[in-house]
Amino acid sequence: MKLYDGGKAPNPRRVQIFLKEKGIEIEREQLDLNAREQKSEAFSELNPMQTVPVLELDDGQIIAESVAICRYFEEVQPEPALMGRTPVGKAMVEMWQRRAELNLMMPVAFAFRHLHPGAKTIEPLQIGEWGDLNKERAGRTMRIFDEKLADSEFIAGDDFTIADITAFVACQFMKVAKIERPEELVHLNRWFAAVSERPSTAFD
Ligand SMILES: N[C@@H](CCC(=O)N[C@@H](CS)C(=O)NCC(=O)O)C(=O)O
Repeated sequence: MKLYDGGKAPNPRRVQIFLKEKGIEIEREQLDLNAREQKSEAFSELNPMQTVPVLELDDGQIIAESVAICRYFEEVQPEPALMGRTPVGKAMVEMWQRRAELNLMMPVAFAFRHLHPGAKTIEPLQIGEWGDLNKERAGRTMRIFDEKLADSEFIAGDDFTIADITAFVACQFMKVAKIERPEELVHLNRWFAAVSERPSTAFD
């Protein structure tokens, strides 16, 4: 089994943290995204979306998409549960994970890709207004998450889950995307500090 990885890039980070929380170690091959290794013919055959992470199973089957890779590991090693335990719990984790991905991580990624000069290699046509709009969207989601975190230790409830991983990676990536985490969002900031202390979230 081999993970095609992408260093500090946000989506590979999600899988890296998930695996560390599970205590799973597997072979990894790092792709240099700035050198556009994800666009190579060989890699495109593995994942036509030309993105990392990608998991290659021992029988040659390929699983792309961070959450699909996490789902695979959750099924083969259920403990510690990172995707919920009960029907309602699983649905809650999925709801918050999707919100974290679609309403925080994606806007942060778009802001980065369309506003940061260093992102020109991966986003040759940068549209500043689209970047600005996505900054605002990320701000709105942070406020919603702050309200949620006023009532629970973690984003989907009392347990640390994949929703925290996605939201944390998105918040961390905001630094690169030059998006502030407002000081007045005390619950979000409390949560961010706590998740930063988890060994799984330290950079390799
Ligand atoms: N939906 C995919 C997104 C993967 C993705 O966008 N990966 C980025 C790194 S964070 C990538 O490979 N970018 C290369 C490119 O855009 O050329 C997932 O969840 O894995």
